[in-house]
Amino acid sequence: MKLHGYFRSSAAWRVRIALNLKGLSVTHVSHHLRHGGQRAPDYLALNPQGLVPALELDDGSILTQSLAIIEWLDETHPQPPLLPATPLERAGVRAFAQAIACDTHPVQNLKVLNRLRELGHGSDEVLAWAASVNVDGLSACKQLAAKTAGPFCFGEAPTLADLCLVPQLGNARRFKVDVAQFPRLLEAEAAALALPAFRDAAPERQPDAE
Ligand SMILES: N[C@@H](CCC(=O)N[C@@H](CS)C(=O)NCC(=O)O)C(=O)O
Repeated sequence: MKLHGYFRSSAAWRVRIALNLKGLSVTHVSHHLRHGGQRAPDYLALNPQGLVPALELDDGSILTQSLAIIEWLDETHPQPPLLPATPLERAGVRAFAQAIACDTHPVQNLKVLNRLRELGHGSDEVLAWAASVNVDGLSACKQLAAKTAGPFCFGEAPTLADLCLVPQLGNARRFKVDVAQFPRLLEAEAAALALPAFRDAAPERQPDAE
């Protein structure tokens, strides 16, 4: 399989963690987002959204959207499971993941920040926007994770929630958010980073890291 991504992409980072937890190795294909690689015709033919990641399967099928890719990986490679056993627990984990992936990350991604710049907002305003949406999203996640015991977001093993949390905390730090205000989330992050699967997925460990 080929993972189309970029070292700093937090959505690709989620998928890298899932692949590592499942013990799957893939070929990494980097698309330089700041140079517009995601909008190159060859890549748009794979993912018309012009966003990374995309997972190219050996039969040529293309999967897009990090949560859909991770759920496909979980269904096709069930060990270790990334979702809990009961429908109620699964709904809770998916709600946490979607609070990040649907309601936080998309409003602070590169194309939104670039559009704010085009509309005349200065770099301080753009940074303040990105920081504030991270604080809002992570504040909600803090409460969602407080409902269950740790050390991970939802118990004693990592789930889809942790795969979304760790990269989003990375974004929050990049946007200069004081993440000390989220101790429960930092506890989950520390538990995750004790695992090589999470550490090896970090942006600075990727071959295209700058
Ligand atoms: N909902 C998508 C989000 C994908 C996304 O926004 N990817 C970013 C990198 S993290 C991207 O490709 N940005 C390019 C751009 O904004 O032009 C997913 O979860 O896969």
